[in-house]
Amino acid sequence: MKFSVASLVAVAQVASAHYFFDSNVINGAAGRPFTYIRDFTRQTKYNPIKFSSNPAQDIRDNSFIDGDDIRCNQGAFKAAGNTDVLEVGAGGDVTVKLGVGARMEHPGPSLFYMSRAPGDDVKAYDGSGDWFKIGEEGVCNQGADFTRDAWCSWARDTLTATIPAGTPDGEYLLRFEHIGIHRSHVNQPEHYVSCVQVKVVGGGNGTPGPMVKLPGAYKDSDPYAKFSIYGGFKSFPMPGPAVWDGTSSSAGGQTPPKNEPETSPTPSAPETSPSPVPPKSEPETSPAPATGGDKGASPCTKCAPLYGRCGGRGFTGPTCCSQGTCRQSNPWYSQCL
Ligand SMILES: [Cu+2]
Repeated sequence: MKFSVASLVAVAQVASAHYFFDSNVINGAAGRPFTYIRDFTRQTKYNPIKFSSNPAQDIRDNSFIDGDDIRCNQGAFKAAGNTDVLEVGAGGDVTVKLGVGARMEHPGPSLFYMSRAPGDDVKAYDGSGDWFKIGEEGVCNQGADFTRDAWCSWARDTLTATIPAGTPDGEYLLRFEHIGIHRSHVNQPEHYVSCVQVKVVGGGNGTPGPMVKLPGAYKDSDPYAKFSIYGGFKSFPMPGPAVWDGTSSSAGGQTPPKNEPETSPTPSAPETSPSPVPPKSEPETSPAPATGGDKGASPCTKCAPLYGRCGGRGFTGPTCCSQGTCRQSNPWYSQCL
C-alpha cells in the first residue's frame, strides 16, 4: 500500500509554484530526468525543505535545512549508484532544468556548491564531506519588483553553474540550490536542492574553499532566514560561505552579495518598521486556495493547473484549480480536469 500511494504521487507530479530540478540541459536539450541528477524519495517531489524549528504544519515530508536532506534532497544517496556521472571540462557550464514544466516563481537567490568524493567515487559518496561554493546569484534587476522579477532566477526553469577552471580533476557532487525567501520574514525560507554527479576533467590545481558542511552552512538565525522582501529593495545577505575565488583557499566568512552595490549586511533584528505590513502568509495573485478540510494545506499555494493534483489523502498542496474542476479519481488522488 505504501508503494501504491508513492507511485500515485509520482504520477501526480505537476507544474506548481514549487519545483525540483530533475534533468541536465546538454547541447540545448533537456535529457531524461534523473540521469545525472540523483533522484530522491520525498513523497511530494516539489516540496521545499524547511528548518526543523518551523511550525510542524509548515514542514514538508520531514525534510530539514538543518538535516541531511539539505545536501541533495531526501533519500538521494539511495539513488547514487544508479545515477550516471556527467563528464565536464573545468571552466565549462552545467545546466539543470526544473521538472514537469515548472518555473521558479519564488523570489530568492540561487547557489551552487561542489564537494569532492573520497576516492573520486561519487557513486559511493553521501555528501558528508566538505563543500565549497562555486557561484551564486541574487538580484539582477534592482529596479524591478523586489518580491518577484528583481531576482535573477524569477520565472526561469534552468540554473547554470560554471565549474571553476582551477577545480582539480576528480569526481564531485555538484549541488544546485534555489531558496524561496518570500516567507523568510517569518523565519521560513524554502530550499530546493538537487545534486548532479560530475567528473571534472581538464582541471587545474586550485585549492577550493572556504569549506562548509551540509547540514551546517545554514542556521535559522542567519540574516537570510529573517530577511523581508516586503517594502522595497534591500541588500540581501547571501547565505553560506564565500564563493571560491578559483585559485587558493581563503579563510573567509560571508561574502558580500556580488550582484548588489550595497555592502552593508541587513541586520538580523526583527523589523519594526510598520510600513508596509508584510503579509502574514504568502502573497497570492491567483484566487485564494480553498483551505477547508485539507489539514496542513501549503502556506504557499497557488491553485493547481489543468491536470494538476488538487487533493487526496496526505496531499498538502493546492486544493483549488486555476483551470478545470477538481475531481476525485480515488481517495489518494484528485486532479484538475
Ligand atoms: Cu513556496
